[in-house]
Amino acid sequence: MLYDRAKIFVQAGAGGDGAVSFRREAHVPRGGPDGGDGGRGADVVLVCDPSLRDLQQFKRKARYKARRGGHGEGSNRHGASPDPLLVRVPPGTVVEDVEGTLRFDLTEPGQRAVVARGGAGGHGNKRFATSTRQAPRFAERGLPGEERWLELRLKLLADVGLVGLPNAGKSSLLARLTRAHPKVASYPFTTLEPVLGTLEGEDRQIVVADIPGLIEGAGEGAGLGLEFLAHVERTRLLVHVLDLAPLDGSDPVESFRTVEAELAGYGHGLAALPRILALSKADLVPPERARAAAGEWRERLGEDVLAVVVTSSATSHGIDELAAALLRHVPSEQPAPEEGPELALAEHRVYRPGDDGGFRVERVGEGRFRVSGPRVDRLIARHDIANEEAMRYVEGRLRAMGVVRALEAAGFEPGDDVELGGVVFELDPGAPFA
Ligand SMILES: Nc1nc2c(ncn2[C@@H]2O[C@H](COP(=O)(O)OP(=O)(O)OP(=O)(O)O)[C@@H](O)[C@H]2O)c(=O)[nH]1
Ligand SMILES: [Mg+2]
Repeated sequence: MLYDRAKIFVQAGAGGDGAVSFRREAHVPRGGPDGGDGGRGADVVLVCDPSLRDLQQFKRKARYKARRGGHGEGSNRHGASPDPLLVRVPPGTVVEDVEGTLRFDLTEPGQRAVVARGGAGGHGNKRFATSTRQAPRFAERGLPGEERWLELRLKLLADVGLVGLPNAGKSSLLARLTRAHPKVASYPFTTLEPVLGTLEGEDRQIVVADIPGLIEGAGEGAGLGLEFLAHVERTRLLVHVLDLAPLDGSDPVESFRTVEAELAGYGHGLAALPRILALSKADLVPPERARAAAGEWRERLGEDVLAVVVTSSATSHGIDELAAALLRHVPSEQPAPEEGPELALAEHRVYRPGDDGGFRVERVGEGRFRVSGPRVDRLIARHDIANEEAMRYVEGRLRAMGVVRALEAAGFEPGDDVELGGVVFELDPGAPFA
């Protein structure tokens, strides 16, 4: 069983809290603030690991929680910032969050993607000391880490895909071209999941993928095709395998069209991939009939295919020719990375949650307002509102951010209720604050 899908929950560590502390020394009667900062919570990072083959591990473990930052302590000791939690995924893993706002494509060994960022640590009280507030009795709390559900999908990294109707002889060809041992049998849908094999060239290797047979409607989910077409999305060339002697006597032209229509219907650029047509089971027809068929197909397809090759997995006829054609037509350099900001990650994070300082003020009732926005939410999350001194500090920050002015413009009067970061309190910005 190839596990090519998984859903996991990742949770980055919360930041550690800043400390409230004052220097205590025998000869200093009242020392200054010396509370250290909290450490940053650990990120959750996906790492592309070529020793992994599929997403099986996530069946057993689906939740990943990174460590939290250490709390600050007295004597200016800062909390520890733990190392990121590394979660290994196989090459070819595509990661998306459930909302579809972030997407990573992990193809290169060692490539990393930060999928949940740790929360910032809170500042210790030492940082809040000013000339007018020499002994702050509050510190910031650490912020929670990001958390989200992620959908992982494995899209095999093969160079060549073998496509065709069930029973066309695809797996037999793979077994001949490579050392893979796919199951071969005389009934359709023998292959139930993709099998990879490596074709050895003189100075390089080509990975060939054998996928389950396609039938009419595969692009909409009929048979097994739809699910596995994803695995040929990244190939650079398709070998369309067409039976020269179909048991049911079906029309090869019709069969060819069916498969091509499914590939086109599936989308994702499959129709545009270069093609080689491999006419299979040549040993079952007289040689002149095989030759004639090849001639007809060359004429029919013209420039649409790179080559038409007559093959037999039973006698090995045409196998070397097919192998040579693959080596000739699969470009040796890696494909250029797809464009687009979501794929530009390399080894660093590219995802950052919306982080502008904007906020919104709404009137939600008589004498009641709501202010929302990431910076406002963070400010509230960072402070202990029950602490009088911290609250005064928060009011000062809200004033500096323009929130108080915006509230007043919306009709706010001192003493009205304001909901900030999910907390409702009576705001009295007229009151003096340190
Ligand atoms: N005589 C002869 N039989 C072949 C040849 N290639 C495949 N076959 C037979 O055709 C049947 C189907 O072959 P497979 O390789 O399993 O076909 P497939 O396209 O992988 O089929 P699915 O996995 O069901 O889609 C088997 O009975 C094979 O032995 C060939 O070159 N000559
Ligand atoms: Mg097969």
